[in-house]
Amino acid sequence: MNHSTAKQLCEKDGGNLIDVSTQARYDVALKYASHGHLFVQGKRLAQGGPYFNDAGKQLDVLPFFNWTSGEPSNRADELYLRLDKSGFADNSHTYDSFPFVKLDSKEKTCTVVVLTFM
Ligand SMILES: [Ca+2]
Repeated sequence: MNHSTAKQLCEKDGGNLIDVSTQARYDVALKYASHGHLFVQGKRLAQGGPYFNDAGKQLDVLPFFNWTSGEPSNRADELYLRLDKSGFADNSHTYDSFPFVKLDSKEKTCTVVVLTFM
């Protein structure tokens, strides 16, 4: 399971990966990220470029946005956003098996999907 597959799984169920473009949603996501890495909405189109959520809002300019130590590493394949307990990280598409938070289509129900390494 990678970032794209996690996103598709959420959408198949009529929801979305958690969107961290508001302080309130960021706080929810951070609660779960405190246990490790978390897939969140966020993709960049090119190496080292800005990150956007699914609605096209730029994420890395938000007042609460902070990179975790050593990030972004800006490798060519790190086009996806990940939230760790100490901040965001750019992440490879193929880096897999992180948990994610799925919000239903009305963004009222929050489901944490925890994946295990196989
Ligand atoms: Ca990185």
